[in-house]
Amino acid sequence: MKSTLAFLFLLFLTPAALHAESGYNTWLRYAPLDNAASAKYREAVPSILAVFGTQAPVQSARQELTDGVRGMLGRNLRQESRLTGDSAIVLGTLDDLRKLAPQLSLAADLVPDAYWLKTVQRDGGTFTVITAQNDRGVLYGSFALLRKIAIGDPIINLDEKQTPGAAIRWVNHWDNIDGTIERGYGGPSIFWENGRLRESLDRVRDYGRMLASIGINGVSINNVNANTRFLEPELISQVRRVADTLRPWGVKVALSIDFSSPRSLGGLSTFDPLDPGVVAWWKSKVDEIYRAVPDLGGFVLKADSEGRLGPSAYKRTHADAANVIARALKPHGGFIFYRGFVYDNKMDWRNLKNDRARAADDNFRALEGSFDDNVVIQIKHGPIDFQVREPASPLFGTLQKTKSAIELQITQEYMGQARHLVFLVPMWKEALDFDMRVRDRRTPVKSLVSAFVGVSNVGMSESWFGNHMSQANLYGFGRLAWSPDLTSRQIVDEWTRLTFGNDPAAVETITGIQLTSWRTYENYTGPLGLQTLTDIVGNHYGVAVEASERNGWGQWHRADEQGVGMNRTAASGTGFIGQFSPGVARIYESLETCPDDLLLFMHHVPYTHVLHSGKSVIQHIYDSHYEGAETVAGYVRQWKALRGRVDDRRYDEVYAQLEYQAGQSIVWRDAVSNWFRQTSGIPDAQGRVGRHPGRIEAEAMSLSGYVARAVTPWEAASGQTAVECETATCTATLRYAGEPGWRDVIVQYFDVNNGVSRFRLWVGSQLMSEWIADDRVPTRRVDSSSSARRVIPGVALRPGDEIRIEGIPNGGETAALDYVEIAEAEN
Ligand code: GCW
Repeated sequence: MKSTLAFLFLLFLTPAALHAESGYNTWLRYAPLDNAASAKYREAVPSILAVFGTQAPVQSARQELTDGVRGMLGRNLRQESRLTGDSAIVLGTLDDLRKLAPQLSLAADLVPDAYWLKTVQRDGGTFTVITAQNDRGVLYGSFALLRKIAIGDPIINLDEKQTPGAAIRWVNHWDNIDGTIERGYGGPSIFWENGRLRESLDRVRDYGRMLASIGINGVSINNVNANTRFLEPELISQVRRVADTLRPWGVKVALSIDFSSPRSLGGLSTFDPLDPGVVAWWKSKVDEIYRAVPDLGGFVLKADSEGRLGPSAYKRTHADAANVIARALKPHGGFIFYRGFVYDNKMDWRNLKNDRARAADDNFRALEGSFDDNVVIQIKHGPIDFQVREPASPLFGTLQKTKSAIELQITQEYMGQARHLVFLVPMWKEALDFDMRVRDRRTPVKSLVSAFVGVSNVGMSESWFGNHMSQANLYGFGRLAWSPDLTSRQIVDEWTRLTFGNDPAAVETITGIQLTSWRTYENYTGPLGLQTLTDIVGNHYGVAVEASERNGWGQWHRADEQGVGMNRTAASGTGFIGQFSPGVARIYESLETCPDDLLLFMHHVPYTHVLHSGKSVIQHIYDSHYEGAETVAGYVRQWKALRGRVDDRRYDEVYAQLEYQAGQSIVWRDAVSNWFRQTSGIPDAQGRVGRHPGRIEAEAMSLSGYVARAVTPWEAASGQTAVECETATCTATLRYAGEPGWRDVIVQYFDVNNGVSRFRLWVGSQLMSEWIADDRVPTRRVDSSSSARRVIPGVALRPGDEIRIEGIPNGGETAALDYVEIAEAEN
């Protein structure tokens, strides 16, 4: 008995971080603090929580503080609705506190949502006041106080006013009514299922809490490729349930709409925005929605883009389209977010003057000043489409009289789809801090936008994103929208402490990996402004260097035998650079001053062109790919050192994810390097490209049942070829010819999503490893997206050993193999 108690006691003392965690609680875990920290805060946190006001967000704040203090400090706050003279945490809007707790003499000038944390000493009591101009701000202040406790910031003698960087801080969801999510990587929709709202909205409630904790005050809940059904009465009543669920968290609901609705849903013969019947239809539809959801945030509209209908059908302008809806929303205080993502996806690629990057500015420049004041032009941060590196969109600088929002993509569409760890805040900061030089004065993008919108796409997966580390992107988006001046390091440091605890080694490693991850991903995907060299006409995931060429989508990089890059100069190219103010255009226009990172976005140059770094373009392409893959291998090693410092479950899951990424980074490295090596004809000065000591191509092994097949695109497989099993069981065998010693045996195989093949690896008669290919990668094809890696560490090999892989296909999957690599054992 005694020993059981001692054991339980020990268990209780173990830092919470070591218990298995699913990731569901994200940065809101309120895990017990270690002894030193909790002693400090137990002293500073009074025993009373005095709450003034019954508004739902204030009540959410009360509950949050109660839960947070209980979780982190093991103390149950006493709840009061008045001041007793004893020290207390005091919660309420400024108006309520002035009326109901006048003895605190609070006075401040606060904008909506801003909060004030203020320590007041009165009559021997210490009052930690959390107040704001509105109830939502009180909630934000409460989260801020809890955050301070969790990360070890002082909470005594507070006098901190925090004002949001923009009044509108929204996320957009690309969720479809059937429960799928366009570009969602964290499972099905938390909102929709089989054509209607989910029965249980528990997740939605918990999501509202997450959003509130980072200051997000609006969410659009359906895909911008909008289904008109969302404006039907039946759906409107479901939207009302979502709004009721999110309201206590101060989060407004918004809807994406289809511009042709007056015709497709309303039965009118037209959706011409200037037609009086259409004007009346929008007005009455909007009135109907606001009767159900009086605080609806408004609408998001994707028109005349990627096949969506828009005002061009009637030769009307985007302003005509936006304003007709804006006027219907105006009496209700709603906004229309009109997307600037308008371009022609059937452009003639042969015309060297055509340029998708120009589209946003070309479409909206002439309309500057003709939008109503509740229209916000929602502009993707770069001129193309969330690529790994783009300049800031020139449209931010063009629109002065029109409100604009910056659209950032939290979901990692072109950024590894939550299978690769990529922390996006450093990239977003480059866009936000970019100086547009409007009227030749310092004008960072963040000073030009009045709203922040993040494409969020969390789903039903336990960790919301399908990857623990990707949570940092939503966290970072919210924190940046609130305080665009925070540094990436500050943001990721906060996030790491909240999510994984304050262990210094864990904090250092995780922040280090996160902060370098964008550059790393860029290095092994598309450096120098090439954009993500992925399959742009398919899943946007694996590598396919030429996928962006010779089609109308306009993501061209124009690599050929002589050179690479898009000539976007004003002098001889597409003129895109001329859309920037002269101060910016001058920098990009000249090869002398154009930064290396964007060189190939702005210029077409020969492969031998020498960068500012002193390297040639081609050598940089090779080097960065090798460096990128090396860095990911390093992440795996660094992560291994955290065993025991991070709870086992998340440790294992992140480890598996990084291992996978390490394998994929090699697939990318080899594919891009080989493609450029073949196209340019210029060898790698370091002799690595095309030379893989220890690699044995599957097609060169002795095959039984396996058949060699060419892979498309050719760079997606080592040696351009894979072997596929066309009978019930196949084998591929090789004889080890190297030195005796400990080796890691790496099997590169293909794991498509329509079958679960089995593999076994034997050395002689000894079964060394057995695995199944059951991943759900976004492809049924044997290509770079399905390329996967099995590492069998620490195998004692002798010359002459026979290594045999047995593959058993299943469903549409052919147990395909790419190569085996035998390397010095790493451990
Ligand atoms: O990035 C592209 C995506 C589309 C998306 C579109 C958009 C919702 O590939 O899936 O459609 O952008 O932003 O509208």
